[in-house]
Amino acid sequence: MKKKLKGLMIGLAIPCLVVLGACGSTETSGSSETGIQERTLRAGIGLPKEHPEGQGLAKFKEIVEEKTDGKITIDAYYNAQLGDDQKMVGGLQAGTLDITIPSTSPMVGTIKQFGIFDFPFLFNSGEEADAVLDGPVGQKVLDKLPQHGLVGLAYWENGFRNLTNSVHPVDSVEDFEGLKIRTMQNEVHLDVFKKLGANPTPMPFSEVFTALEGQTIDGQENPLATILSNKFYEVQDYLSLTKHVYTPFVFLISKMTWDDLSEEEQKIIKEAAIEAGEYQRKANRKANEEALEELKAEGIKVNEFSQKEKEKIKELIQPVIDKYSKKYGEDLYQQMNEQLKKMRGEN
Ligand code: TK8
Repeated sequence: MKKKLKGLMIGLAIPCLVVLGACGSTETSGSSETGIQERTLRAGIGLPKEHPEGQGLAKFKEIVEEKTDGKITIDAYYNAQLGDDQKMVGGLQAGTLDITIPSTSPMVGTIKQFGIFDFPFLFNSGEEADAVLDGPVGQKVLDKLPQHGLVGLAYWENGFRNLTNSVHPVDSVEDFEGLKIRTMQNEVHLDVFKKLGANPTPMPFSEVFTALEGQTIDGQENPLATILSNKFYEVQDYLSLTKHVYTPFVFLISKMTWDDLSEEEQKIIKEAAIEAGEYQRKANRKANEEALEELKAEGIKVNEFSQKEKEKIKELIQPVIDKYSKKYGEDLYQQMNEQLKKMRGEN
């Protein structure tokens, strides 16, 4: 950066911080020959520190601070302390927050293409999801982000979702009838649960525990590690291993912050997001496996959900998939399916 310009920016930053409280969330001061400035980046997520998403964020912080000799520090906020996924994404767009790692699902209102990952029973395994997300299809969706003030650096994993409720065990399609189920703020999820005869209520994540406790809703669905870390077992009696849909997390940085970074800084941040993501996916898969026993020990009654019932669901919801694959981009959807078929040796 030119000396003069930098001086001007520092000159502007001081009154901003003092008089207005804050001009943006990136505090910069000085720079070095290596092209790395001292800055603090603020990162917020919706889940607790102990959840694999929190562990991944801690790993990201560790890598960045190490690679920049502590010049770039990461201030991490957990548990939706800075708001839920949609709110934090808004913070990135407004330049009041630097980094967040939301589920892709509540973002479909802004970036509709994320919706192609919301179709039930799309991925058979975490590895299939990795291949699609880390491949050309995942990248094409990330390419849509900069026009919305966001830069997507990597996909992490929230995982396969399972249903909990406080009314009765759900082991057949019929059991969904009339259940008030909280969904993410996502039109595919909403329509899917409607098709199953349930009564879906979209709501931000941090409101779910209280809504379950107060019984304004009967159930919710999330990966096992989340059901455990957020203690939903305290207010839910039944867990069905539906694994009905996979949810990715996407590692986002505000475009304003990104554009302010030097190339060297961008490289470090991007590589750290990817490396921490690999760590996070592994930790997540382990946590989801181990969570089942812990949930049982907490007293939640667990039942399987048979392949036969899953097939019935697939058939029932096909019109929803037809509708939204058109809306989100038939080409992208086809490209994804071709990749999956190839991986499965189906063509
Ligand atoms: C946390 C959310 C959560 C998601 C949901 O910020 O909303 O149910 O599964 O993990 O992203």
